[in-house]
Amino acid sequence: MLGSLKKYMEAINFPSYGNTQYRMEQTMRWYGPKDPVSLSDIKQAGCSGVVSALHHIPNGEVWSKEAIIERIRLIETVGLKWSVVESVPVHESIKTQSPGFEKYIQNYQETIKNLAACGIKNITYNFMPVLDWTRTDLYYEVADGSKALRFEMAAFVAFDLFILERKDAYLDYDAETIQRAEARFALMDEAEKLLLQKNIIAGLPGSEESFTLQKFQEALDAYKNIDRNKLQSHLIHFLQAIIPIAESVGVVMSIHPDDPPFSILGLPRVISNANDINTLINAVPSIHNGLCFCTGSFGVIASNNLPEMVKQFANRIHFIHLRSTKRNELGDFFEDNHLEGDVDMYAVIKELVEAMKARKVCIPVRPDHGHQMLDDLKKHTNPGYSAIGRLRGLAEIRGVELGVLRSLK
Ligand code: DNO
Repeated sequence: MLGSLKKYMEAINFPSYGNTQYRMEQTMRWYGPKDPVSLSDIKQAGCSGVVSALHHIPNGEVWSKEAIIERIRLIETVGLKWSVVESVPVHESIKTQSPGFEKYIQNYQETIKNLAACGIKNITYNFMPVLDWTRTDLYYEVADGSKALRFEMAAFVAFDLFILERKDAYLDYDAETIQRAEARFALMDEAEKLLLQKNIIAGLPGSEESFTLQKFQEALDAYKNIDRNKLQSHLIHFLQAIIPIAESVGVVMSIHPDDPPFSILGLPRVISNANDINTLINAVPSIHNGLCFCTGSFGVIASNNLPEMVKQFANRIHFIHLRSTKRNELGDFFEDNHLEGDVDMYAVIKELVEAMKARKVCIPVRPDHGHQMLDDLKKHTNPGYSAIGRLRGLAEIRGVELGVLRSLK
């Protein structure tokens, strides 16, 4: 890895100084051949690696070596590397432990072994019930005219109460929140209601499932008897089954935090703060049981001290997502520019630089999302994953890292 990083740095003409060999490995997510952003776009953005997954393989099936090799070939043809798998999805029946779930765990183990046999040794996953990430608005216009992803609490609660009409949903909200949702819903026309429903349940890019309203309710029903403790114990069971396999083939596994990091639709959450991470580490201490440090997800909770969390979990961060959210007191947040919003990006990157230096590793990073901006406003893009917005994010992050490294000299 160091050899190729050195070559990459020489190729893009980075001056070689001090401890720069341990810098973040710059990557972008690539959804595969149908992604409107091409591999050569990613290369031109200055990345050396790609984050990808075999989205065409149904959730729960084994990824064959042939399919993995095909993806590696595509990526390597342009001189990039498949740095991280994001994600190998965890089948819903593993999360609910419904009959037959052991078979899905075996399949997951097989996929880990197949990836390792093909040289891919960094895997991310999440353990969010039903939905992967959730937003209400995919084209929220910010002050400069670019478009961002947003979670608006009143709209989300309106969906829950008046579109989904989830049984007993009223019990989950206080009177003020319900009033705001009513007022918000009263202002929505049919098109807006449909769009809101689609944004929440029809799947964001990279999401693992996509539903009709009825199927969605059925998926929620599967969690009727699963509270936070139970979901946590299912996650631990899963980790106990897969981490020894990962360890034996040299794979590091990284859990992605809950996004948003609070309960939605009555579903439990298990990975939203430092305590949650500690619970997993105590249950399965192997360093292969790692973390995808997503500043955008953890950053939504004001009490999460992100630089402290990097310091605390420095030795098991195997993958980094950098983005910044801006929250308000109503529970809304939107995705701000990478160096703005609530995340102290400088402090986070400084801790990451320290961690990489201490561990003598280069941790893969990707600019997590970006605004739809400039020419991309005229194009069809995957929400959050347009080229120019991510290029801006990556360029800013890269600059901060370089500044931190120079200052440490
Ligand atoms: C969204 C992503 C998530 C993430 C998964 C990881 O942009 O950060 O979809 O990939 O939760 O399993």
